[in-house]
Amino acid sequence: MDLVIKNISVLATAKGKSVQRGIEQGNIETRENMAIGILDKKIAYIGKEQEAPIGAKEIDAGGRLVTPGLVDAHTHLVFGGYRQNELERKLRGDSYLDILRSGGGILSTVNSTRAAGFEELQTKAESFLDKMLAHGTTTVEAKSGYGLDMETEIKQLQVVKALNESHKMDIVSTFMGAHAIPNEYKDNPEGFVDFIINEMIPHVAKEKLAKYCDIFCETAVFDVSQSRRILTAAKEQGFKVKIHADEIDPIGGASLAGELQCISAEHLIAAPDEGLDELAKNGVIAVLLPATSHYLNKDYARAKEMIKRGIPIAVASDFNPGSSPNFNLQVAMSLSCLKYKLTPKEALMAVTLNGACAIEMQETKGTIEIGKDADIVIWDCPDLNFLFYRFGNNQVHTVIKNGRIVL
Ligand code: IZC
Ligand code: ZN
Repeated sequence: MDLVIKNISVLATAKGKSVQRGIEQGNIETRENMAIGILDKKIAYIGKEQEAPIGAKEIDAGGRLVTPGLVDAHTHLVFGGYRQNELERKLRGDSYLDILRSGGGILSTVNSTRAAGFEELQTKAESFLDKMLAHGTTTVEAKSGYGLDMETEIKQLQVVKALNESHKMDIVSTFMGAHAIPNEYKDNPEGFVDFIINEMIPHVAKEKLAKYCDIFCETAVFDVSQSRRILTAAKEQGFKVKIHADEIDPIGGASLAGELQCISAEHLIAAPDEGLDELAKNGVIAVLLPATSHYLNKDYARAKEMIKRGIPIAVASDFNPGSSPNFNLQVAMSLSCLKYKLTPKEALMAVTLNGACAIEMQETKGTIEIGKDADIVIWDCPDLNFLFYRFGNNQVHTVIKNGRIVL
């Protein structure tokens, strides 16, 4: 073995390569006094400490908890600028959509991202990836959507492509040109929808710059019929589709996610029962973003109701410069436990195997099993409950990414 991890107090992991729903959401196996062996970047041995093979290098986990590396299935990783100058407006009571309608919010980040050079965006995103790894995230999804023009959307997607090649992190790319209506199309939103369908989607498809296409289906952004047109066109061009659905207002996004058989529907804070029925019926994964509920002072998605209805749940950070300026997935994990009332096992599933399924990385990520990639976190915790009981500090002890100790 290249590397052997010994003296693991508890090894907590899901099993297999399929999404877990209903009571399976809590299907995390916990085994005590374990060792893990890694060969050629893959997991090659899992078993009792006493029978562990010899490793060229060995590490002592010191009686700590070990889990799979975290999968953050929803981030807006690449952006110019920040939005700290909107904080006081927010504190005075202006809502997220008020700020967007007045030309701020996403549109402010669009201005900063258009103005930023390729290398500037790359260096900034690279440092976020370093920090995410240091907080236990080993696979991440990244959306475009701060260009809203051809040149800048492509620039963002090229940054993701370059980082996926150069950085240790595994990154899955999503095209989200339909993130807001840019000022140029303020009086002609249908013209922007046409531009996305006729120009942007074909170009991104031809250049193979994204696996998914996503849209912000929301009041004052894209309505259900515009969302249907865009996502249908994306499917025809070979993309799988995702949708920011019923985050703020229940306008029918969850139902549309079911109708279009999206791989996942994001947020769902305001999703009504009929929307949940459609998600359940069509096997759509709910990607829930509790740090955003916290930051926008909103309600929390009805996670337990979703589990009851058989909807698989993933939890992600929604890292972005507006509604969730935080890349630490542990914050979302803690909130998913305390606010959604997920058990530690259900929450761990949401950020490992189900997160991997939401970005179709489950063949190689999301569990600690023989043959899967060696993405592993040793936590400064004696057991799984401890990880969810503490909050506010980085609880990572060691991160192993593709078989190499990175922290
Ligand atoms: O920059 O505000 N919700 N898109 C939809 C976001 C949040 C990101 C942002
Ligand atoms: Zn988002």
